[in-house]
Amino acid sequence: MAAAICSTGQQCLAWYLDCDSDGFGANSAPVFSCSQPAPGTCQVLPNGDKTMGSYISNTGDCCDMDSQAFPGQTQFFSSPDACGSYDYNCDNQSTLHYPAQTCSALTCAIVNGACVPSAGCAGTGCKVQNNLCVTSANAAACGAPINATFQLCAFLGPIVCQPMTENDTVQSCL
Ligand SMILES: [Ca+2]
Repeated sequence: MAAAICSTGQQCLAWYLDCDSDGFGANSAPVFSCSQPAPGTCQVLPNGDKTMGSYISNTGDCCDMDSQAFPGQTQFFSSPDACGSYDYNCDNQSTLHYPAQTCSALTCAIVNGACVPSAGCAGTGCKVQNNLCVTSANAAACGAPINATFQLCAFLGPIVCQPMTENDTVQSCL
């Protein structure tokens, strides 16, 4: 689209349609105008009704039909976005929540009456989270069933605190 003619001293700006109202406009087809244009058409429904979106100066949305997909998203998802992608944070890649990693064995100790991780869970990408050590053995594809094994510290009987394992069922991505 050709740039609009603005009066002297006014700056022509690029405006991007934000159809999912997540504060990030679609990357393509900016409208050039000196001031914010009126809302634009996002979709024409079979009955002729239209869904509208605001023109904003912010861009970078890789899926402007899904408000959960935007630059900076930090949540992982186990099903694809409305565009069929798992790239929810718009960095052009699908990052696995549970990569293929093996972490060192967790050791546990009783601290203030709780059975908690005391050492171990070391290795690239390994982390203790809510008393769990992520130790995914197999890197499953986004949304695929997964046999991610977590090590956690738990009581086995009243005084025996030891590492145990727990599984997650679906790979999630971002
Ligand atoms: Ca991504």
